[in-house]
Amino acid sequence: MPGERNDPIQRVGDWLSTARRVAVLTGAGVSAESGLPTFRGAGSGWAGFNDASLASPDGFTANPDRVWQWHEGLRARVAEVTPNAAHRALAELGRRLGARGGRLTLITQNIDGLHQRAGSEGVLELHGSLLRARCMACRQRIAMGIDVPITRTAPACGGCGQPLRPDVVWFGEALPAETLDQAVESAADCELFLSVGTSAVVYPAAGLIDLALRSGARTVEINPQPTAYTPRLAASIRGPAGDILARLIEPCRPPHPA
Ligand code: BV8
Ligand code: ZN
Repeated sequence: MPGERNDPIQRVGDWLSTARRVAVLTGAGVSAESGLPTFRGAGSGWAGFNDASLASPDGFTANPDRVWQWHEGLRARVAEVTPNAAHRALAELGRRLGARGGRLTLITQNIDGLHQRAGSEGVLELHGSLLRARCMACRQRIAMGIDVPITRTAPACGGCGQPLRPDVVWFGEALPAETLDQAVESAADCELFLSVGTSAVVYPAAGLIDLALRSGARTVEINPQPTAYTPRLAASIRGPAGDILARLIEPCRPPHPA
């Protein structure tokens, strides 16, 4: 495009400094710099999450304590880490967009709650959260924040006595309908869509990238590796999310008070 700068970081930074409706989809790569493993590719380490006996309703019904303990092990790891520069940059971007009458919709596949701990608000958790538990019988939910001690047995529901399960979405389970609807609406309506730290292979989350493309949004990915979407994007920035996002939001920095 005439007048657009060649360097992708400068180009996307320019787009970010003028956009009003921005949607961001994050994946495990955004939490990698906090020390949490990703699911696939280099550094992956969520061994077992693919194991249906550990991450499925049937697996939970057959052995609730075993499934509960595996997820409590993940929650214990989350409690030991802190948000990184990527989480902080996205929280800051939300504040700056809001300050100029714009809106950031932050959509995450992550279940670690690190976006919220960095200060992001209204985070759409497509795959639920390790920091909540819910009852499959009566749908009651309880908080399981990082301050809640790790337990070895699935706690009983206060409403009906059934064992509570982690409030995460396992493969083959529907995503939370209202959360997904809000994510779809923002992907369809945004001017700029950033896909950050995701291999974009899990659906329907990855389908949001298709939706943004079809809706005419400038669609960008930030990832040290290419993905299946790379050839279709307006920009694909190779690098770690923490460094790249901090540089991207620079042009959005509010003017220094006179
Ligand atoms: C559903 C919670 C229907 C669990 C997770 C065939 C084709 C297409 C789809 C399907 C299919 N067969 C089945 C399906 C559907 C299935 C699916 O998509 N399967 C895929 C794998 C083929 N999807 C589902 O089952 C979903 N449900 O479809 O339900 C339905 C409808 C109505 C009624 C009933 C049913 C449910 C999907 C949710 C599954 N849950 N996790 C738990 O943890 O216990 S998925 C898991 O993958 C995590 O949530 C994770 O977030 C998600 C996506 O992974 P990523 O976040 O992208 O992580 P990954 O490791 O893959 O990539 C990390 C990236 O970061 C890499 O690219 C790396 O290069 C990059 N990176 C590394 N370091 C950095 C970095 N980037 C930036 N900076 C860095 N420093
Ligand atoms: Zn119950």
